[in-house]
Amino acid sequence: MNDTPSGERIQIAFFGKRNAGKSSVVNAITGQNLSVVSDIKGTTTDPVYKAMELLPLGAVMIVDTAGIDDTGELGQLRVEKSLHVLTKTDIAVLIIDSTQGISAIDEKLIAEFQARKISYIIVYNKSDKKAMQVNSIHEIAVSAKTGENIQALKELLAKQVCQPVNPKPLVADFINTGDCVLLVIPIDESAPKGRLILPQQQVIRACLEVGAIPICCRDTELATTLKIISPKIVITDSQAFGKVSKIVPETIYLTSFSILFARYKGDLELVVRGASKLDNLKTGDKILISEGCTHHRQCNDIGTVKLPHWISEHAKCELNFSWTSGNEFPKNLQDYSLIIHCGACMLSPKALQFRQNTAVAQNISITNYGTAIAHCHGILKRSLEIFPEVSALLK
Ligand SMILES: Nc1nc2c(ncn2[C@@H]2O[C@H](COP(=O)(O)OP(=O)(O)O)[C@@H](O)[C@H]2O)c(=O)[nH]1
Ligand code: SF4
Ligand SMILES: [Mg+2]
Repeated sequence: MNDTPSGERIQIAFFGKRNAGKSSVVNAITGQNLSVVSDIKGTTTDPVYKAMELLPLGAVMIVDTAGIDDTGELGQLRVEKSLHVLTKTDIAVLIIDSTQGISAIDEKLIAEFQARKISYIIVYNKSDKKAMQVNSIHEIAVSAKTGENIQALKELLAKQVCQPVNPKPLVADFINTGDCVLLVIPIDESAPKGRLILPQQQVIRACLEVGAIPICCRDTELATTLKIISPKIVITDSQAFGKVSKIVPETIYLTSFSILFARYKGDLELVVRGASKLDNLKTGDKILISEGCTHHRQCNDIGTVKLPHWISEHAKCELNFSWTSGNEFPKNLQDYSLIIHCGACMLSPKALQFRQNTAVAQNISITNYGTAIAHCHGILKRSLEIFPEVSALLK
């Protein structure tokens, strides 16, 4: 975890027809043979991701996709996966084979970029074979083969303007310079060896950024710590919330890392409203538990064991759970009574918001791990005190 988290990176995705040279251009830009290049159409199947620095833009994630003109059943699936990348793309690059020129399929993609308000550039590749006249500052002719204009393309990319990856503050709107913030971080067998987890690191960093004073302790030392200092707010790991809420006096604000991230990345009100669905579940209802990554860096058995257990106890009935992880998220959510998403620490706000919007569009309740856990344990209201407009929803 020495790197900028993937969820904080600007996503630059490369699209275009098969054999236009997407993978070759991506490799030329990253300086690595990251994607397989071949003249066999359809070589790149699943999107390929590569984190890099592109100054002055900063930390970016380069995404190479499969051709958008693929055919057949499998090809169609690849096209869908490529188009799905659009839901989290900040800057799009359309690669065109200069010897073939721009096609109807390329124009459709451009219309899609425009409809989604994604800034984009058009790259005419294979300039060694045919030199193209470019007409706007959003176009460039390059050759992945000879390296011509690859540096200029990097510079052009770095100049693109896009929405900030995270438009919302994590803590800056309620924590001020000089405020003391106490972070409760249990160090048990589920904590990773030798480091803190991403949300904890990010909250500490965000506190430091505003000049606040973050202090950390384990749940076991919380009572002792509160004898020494008097923080403005205590931020705890969700799983220790019950225990922590008994120790922290009512005069001190208390919330969890999950609540802060639910607000930072997505729609806190939406997930708080979604949690009330937990009170209206009946036997046989289908619940989708969706995780944003496949390696479960910090989620261990929360999604697979603990959450289903807590929810079943809360709902007092037999429920039907299913799971998705990583990039997969069902298009059709109609069968589900409730979606419970993970904290999405590895996802960008754009990616999480796409999932939340998908649920909203289909009128399906959606909540998240931290909010659902707090609700099942009867402590949601307290954890929202710091955000009165959201806690008002619970009255
Ligand atoms: N002459 C020439 N060939 C290229 C260039 N870029 C890619 N190619 C070739 O075009 C074919 C398809 O390239 P690839 O990067 O796999 O295309 P993709 O399907 O869009 O990812 C390969 O045979 C590449 O060697 C270029 O700038 N000039
Ligand atoms: S499952 Fe979700 S919250 Fe857990 S590590 Fe992955 S992205 Fe983060
Ligand atoms: Mg390719």
